[in-house]
Amino acid sequence: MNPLDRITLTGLRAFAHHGVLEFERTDGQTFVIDVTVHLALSDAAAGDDLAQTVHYGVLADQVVAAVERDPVDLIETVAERVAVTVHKPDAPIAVPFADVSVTILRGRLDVPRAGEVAVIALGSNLGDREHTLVAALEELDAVDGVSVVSSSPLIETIALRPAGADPDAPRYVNAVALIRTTLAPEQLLDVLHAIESAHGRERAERWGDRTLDLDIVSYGELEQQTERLTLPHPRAHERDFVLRPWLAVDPDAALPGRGPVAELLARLDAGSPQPPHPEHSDGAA
Ligand code: A4P
Ligand code: MG
Repeated sequence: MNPLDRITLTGLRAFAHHGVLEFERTDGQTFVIDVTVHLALSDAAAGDDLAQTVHYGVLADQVVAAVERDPVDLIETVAERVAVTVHKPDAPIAVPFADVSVTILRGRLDVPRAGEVAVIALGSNLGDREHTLVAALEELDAVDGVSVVSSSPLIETIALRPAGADPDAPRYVNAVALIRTTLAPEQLLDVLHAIESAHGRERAERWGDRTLDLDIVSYGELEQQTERLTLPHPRAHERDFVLRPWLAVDPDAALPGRGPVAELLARLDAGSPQPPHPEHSDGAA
């Protein structure tokens, strides 16, 4: 199947009572849904046969019905129901915001078994952050030799600068994706840099604001340190905005040389220092 074959419906509107707050449950609010269905369009195009594709009117009705059914606390749960992006433009959040959204890519059936599993961290704190991350995932999936297996919810995080957390800087949206790839690690890094450039990434200052950052958190069990690429990523083990979404997408995740992600995150939450890596000194690269 060509991974680019898809039907996308954007901006479907549903009115529902999802949310953790009392008034969200009683008053309800608007949810905006984007849905992408990956499918083999070539057969339907060749035969001009509606039955071989997905009738998008029917799809739209089903998606809206799924979103409007019994109220739940989290839009993550709603997204799970329909495997789509759900936006909550009127979310009751105290700080100014444009939208909050969550994307769940369902476990896929068409992912090849060949190649290595790699973990990619995505971050953006400039522009249309959610849109950029979702687009980057689609572009990554479209690369020959790369398949996105699953992706975490998008989370909003406070910018970490060299001097520490900076609540005044534009906030990040972060996510983690699991991919399967037949590319070598450096080839994968080149692909990530090309996608970053296509989204207008500029490198001015260290840990400066960026439209898109794509890092390789880990590549199989590989541990290496070259001029261009350190694996696993040398700071992943101390970053909430990497470990939390990674754990959400893979509860059994482990960082090579560091141990289970659940334990690394628990130590971070407790404010305890991470143990040093047994073989190389920390903080390099
Ligand atoms: N490089 C080496 N190892 C890797 C790897 N595993 N994955 C080299 C990706 N790149 C790797 O990265 C600099 C160089 O690192 C690359 O050219 C590559 O050869 P970059 O993407 O050009 O610049 P950067 O991302 O600013 O550098 P750095 O130091 O890797 O930044 P970090 O550690 O990724 O931190 N706050 C929040 N809330 N959320 C964020 O996502 N991200 C950063 C960037 C800072 N603060 C943040 C976030
Ligand atoms: Mg980076």
